[in-house]
Amino acid sequence: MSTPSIPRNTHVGWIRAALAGLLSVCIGLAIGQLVASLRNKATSPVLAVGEAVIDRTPTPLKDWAIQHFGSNDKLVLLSSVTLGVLILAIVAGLLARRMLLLGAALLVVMLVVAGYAVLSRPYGSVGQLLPTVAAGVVGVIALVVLMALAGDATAAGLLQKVRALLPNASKNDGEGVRASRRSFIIGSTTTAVLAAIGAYSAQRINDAKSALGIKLPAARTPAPAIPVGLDTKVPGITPLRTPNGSFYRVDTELSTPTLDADSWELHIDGDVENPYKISYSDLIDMGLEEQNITITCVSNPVGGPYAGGATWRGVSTAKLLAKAKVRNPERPDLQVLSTSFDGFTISTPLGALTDNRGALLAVGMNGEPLPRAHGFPARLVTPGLYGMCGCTKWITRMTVTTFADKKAYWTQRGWGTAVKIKPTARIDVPGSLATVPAGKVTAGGIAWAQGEGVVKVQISLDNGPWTDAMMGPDVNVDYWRQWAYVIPNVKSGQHTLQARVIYGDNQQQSTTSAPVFPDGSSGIEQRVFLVS
Ligand SMILES: Nc1nc2c(c(=O)[nH]1)N[C@H]1C(S)=C(S)[C@@H](COP(=O)(O)O)O[C@H]1N2
Ligand SMILES: [Mo]
Repeated sequence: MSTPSIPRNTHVGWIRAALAGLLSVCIGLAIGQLVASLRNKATSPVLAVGEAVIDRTPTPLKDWAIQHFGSNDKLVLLSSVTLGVLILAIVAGLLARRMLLLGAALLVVMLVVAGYAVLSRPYGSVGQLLPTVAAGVVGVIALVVLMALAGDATAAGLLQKVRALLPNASKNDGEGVRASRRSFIIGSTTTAVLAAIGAYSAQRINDAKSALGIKLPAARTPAPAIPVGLDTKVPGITPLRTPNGSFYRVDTELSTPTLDADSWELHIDGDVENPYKISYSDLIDMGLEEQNITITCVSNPVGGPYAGGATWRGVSTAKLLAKAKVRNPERPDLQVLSTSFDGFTISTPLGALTDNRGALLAVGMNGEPLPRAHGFPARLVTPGLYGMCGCTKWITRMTVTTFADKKAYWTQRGWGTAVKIKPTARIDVPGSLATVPAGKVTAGGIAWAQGEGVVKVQISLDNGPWTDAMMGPDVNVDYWRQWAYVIPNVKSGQHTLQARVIYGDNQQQSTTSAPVFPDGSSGIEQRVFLVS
C-alpha cells in the first residue's frame, strides 16, 4: 500500500519550467530520431513536418527559397521547423507551470500535428508513426519528471501514483519526489546528456547505413575517358568531370533516402504487353553500358551551379522498355511516368527513353555505385531534358501511359513538362566582384547545349565586340564544354564580362532574360569584376 503524500504547493520558477519544457522536447526528439534510424524508411517527426511544409509551399516561394538559400534551402527549412518546435517546447514548460495538464496537452498537440504530417506523406503508414509516438511518450514523461523535480505538486503526485502501481514500490516511498535545486539540476543535466547521446547515436546509425558495400561490374561498352581539359590550365574553372562528392543535388527529400539494394525492385508496367519487375542483381546482369552526360536543373539561374557532368553506368532504358513491349509505341503522346520510392513522379516522353540519345537507368556514377544522394540503387539519366523531366532518383516504377492520363509532381505544381535544357554559357573566373591585378586577365568557364553540342563560346568585355574564346575538348553533344579567354591588357577599374554560347548548327543562344519558372532560365551571363 502506498501512502499518498500531501502535495506541496511549491511554486516552480519560470526559468526551470521553460527548461523543463525545452529539455523534455529535446529528449523526445532525440529518441524519435533514434527510433527512426533503427527502422528502415521510418521518418522522424521533424523531417515529416519539414517534408509536409515543402509539399504545401507554393511554387514561387519554393523557387525563392532555392534561389536564396541554394543547396542550403533544406537546412534553412529544417532549422526553422526545429526552432519553431523549441519555442513551442518552452511555451509548453511555461504552461505546465500554470497547470501541468496544459503543458502536457501542448506536447500532445505537437505530437498529433507531427503524426498527421507523417501519415500525409505519400509513403505514410501507421508503422511510420513509431518514431513520432516514441518522441511524444518520452517527451511527456520527461516533462512530468522534470516538473516534479522542479517542485510542481501535481507532477510529484502523478509520479507517486505511478510508483505505487509498480511492484515493490510500497516500502520505500511515502516521501514522494524530493524536489530541490540540486535534484532539478541533476535531472535536467541527465536529460540533456541522454538527449545528446540519443541524437549522436541516431546520426552514427544513419552514417553506417549509408555505406553501400557494393562493387559494380565494369561496363560492357565503356564511355570514352573524359580528358583533363582546361582543368589545370585555368585556375578556378569548373572541372570537366564533376566528382560525385561535389555534384549538385536537387530533390524534395529532406534526409537522404537509404534504400536497400537487396529488397529493391523496379516495376515496368502500364500500356505494355509484358509488364515485369526486375531486381538489382538481375538488372546488373542485363549488361551495363556507359554514357558521359551533363545533367542540369530547371531551377538553375543563368550562371548558376545546378549542373554537373559525369560518366553514368547503367542499363539502356530502350532495352528495358523493349522487353516490356510497349503497345503502339509510335503514338506521339506516350510518356513514361517514373515513380520514386516515396511517390514522387517524373514524366518523360517515351521517345526520349527509346531513341538513340542513350538514356540510362543508371546504377553507377563516375566509376562508383550511385551515391545515396544521387539515387541509389538506381535512377534515370535522360540526356537533353532538365532533371525534373528525366532523371528520377530512387526509382521503383516506370509506367507507360499518356501525358493526358497522368501528371508528374512538378507538372501538378505549374512547371513545364518534357522541357529541353536551354543552351547557356557560365563564367567561372574571374569570380563575381573579384579583384584581379591589372594586365593580363584569364577568364574561363563552361557552356552546355545538350542534344545540339557546343560549337563555341564568345565573350564581350565592357560591351565590346563578341570574340571567340578558346575551347576545351568536345566530349559529346550531351556534355558540357570548357572555354577560356585571355584578355591581354585590362586597365584598373570596374569591368563587365559577358559570355554567350553558339551551338548546334551555329545557332546563337537566346538573349531574352527568363526566370527559372516555369521552364528554365535564359539570357546572357554577365560578370562584374574589379581590376586593381
Ligand atoms: N526521386 C526524385 N528524383 C529526382 C528529384 C526529386 O525530387 N526526387 N529531383 C529531380 C531534379 S529537379 C533534378 S535537377 C535531378 C537532380 O539530380 P542530382 O541531385 O543527382 O543532381 O534529380 C531529379 N530527380
Ligand atoms: Mo531540377
